Amino acid sequence: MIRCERPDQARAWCAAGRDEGRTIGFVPTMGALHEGHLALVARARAENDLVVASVFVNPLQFGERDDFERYPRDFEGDARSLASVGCDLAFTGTLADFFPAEVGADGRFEPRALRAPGPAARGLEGDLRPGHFAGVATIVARLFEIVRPTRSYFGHKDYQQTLVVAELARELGYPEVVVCPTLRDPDGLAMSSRNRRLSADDRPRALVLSRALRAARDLWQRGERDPARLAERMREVAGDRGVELEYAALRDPERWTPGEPRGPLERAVALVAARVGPVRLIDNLRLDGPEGLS
Ligand code: PAJ
Repeated sequence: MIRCERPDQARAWCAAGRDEGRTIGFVPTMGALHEGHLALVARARAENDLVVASVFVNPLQFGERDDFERYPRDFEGDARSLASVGCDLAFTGTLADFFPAEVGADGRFEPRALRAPGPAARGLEGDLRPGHFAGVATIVARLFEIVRPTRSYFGHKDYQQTLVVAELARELGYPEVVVCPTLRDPDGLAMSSRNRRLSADDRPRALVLSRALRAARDLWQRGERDPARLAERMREVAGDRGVELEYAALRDPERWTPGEPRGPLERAVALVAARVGPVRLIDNLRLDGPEGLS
């Protein structure tokens, strides 16, 4: 596997691959990789001639209350993991490398250069993390421009992000966005780089997220279609000491609205966010879909 410390080197390598007529599968990440990330790379490997991954903890998508400084970083370990699943090229860089024209001499990103995300950024994560999706859209657009992938792979785990990215890709006219299932630990906890920061006491508490989603799915399977009652059930299950629930909500996955839809749902994705100790976790589950959580 080729490792590039500078995005420009990656840009040149990808351009050469494209000139030879090869398809490129791309997996953007912030590193501290786990099996969930590697499953995206494996899927990209199966569907493309070349596989490229980026590892960059993007400061633009972190707010003041967020954990940018404490976000785990391990490029060496990440590069080894990526190589083990057949990645061809992994690249990283600094904020100034990615945005030479937008970052000033003082190291600050010019706020006017932030990209406005589409309507899917409204509600839930968009409300609780102001500016988050602008930061995501800005880096993802730049990464797409560097790699010019045929397909790009994202996890269902960050459900609203997949919608924001799909809107971005529609606007740009490329790439195809492939959404892959959430990988979980055997006890149901969705894999996340942030799980590394859970204490031994907090780790079992974090299970309330997947438990709440499972409870909503059980109710759905018994015929409940009222979003308020499904959300209420999730709040009951997630009401645990040591867990600060930020939201438990329902959305129609095909008609995203900033607020909860009214009236009975035809399709549903249940979404939760909670602070467990010092860590903010999110998870979601399609209630009607094929993605299972046992
Ligand atoms: P990061 O949190 O590192 O996630 C990179 C990709 O891995 C995202 O598409 C995310 O949804 C996916 N992922 C994370 N946990 C997963 C799991 N348990 N199962 C399956 N996929 C999982 O998301 C970001 O980085 C950033 O916002 C990024 C898109 C790289 C822009 O900076």
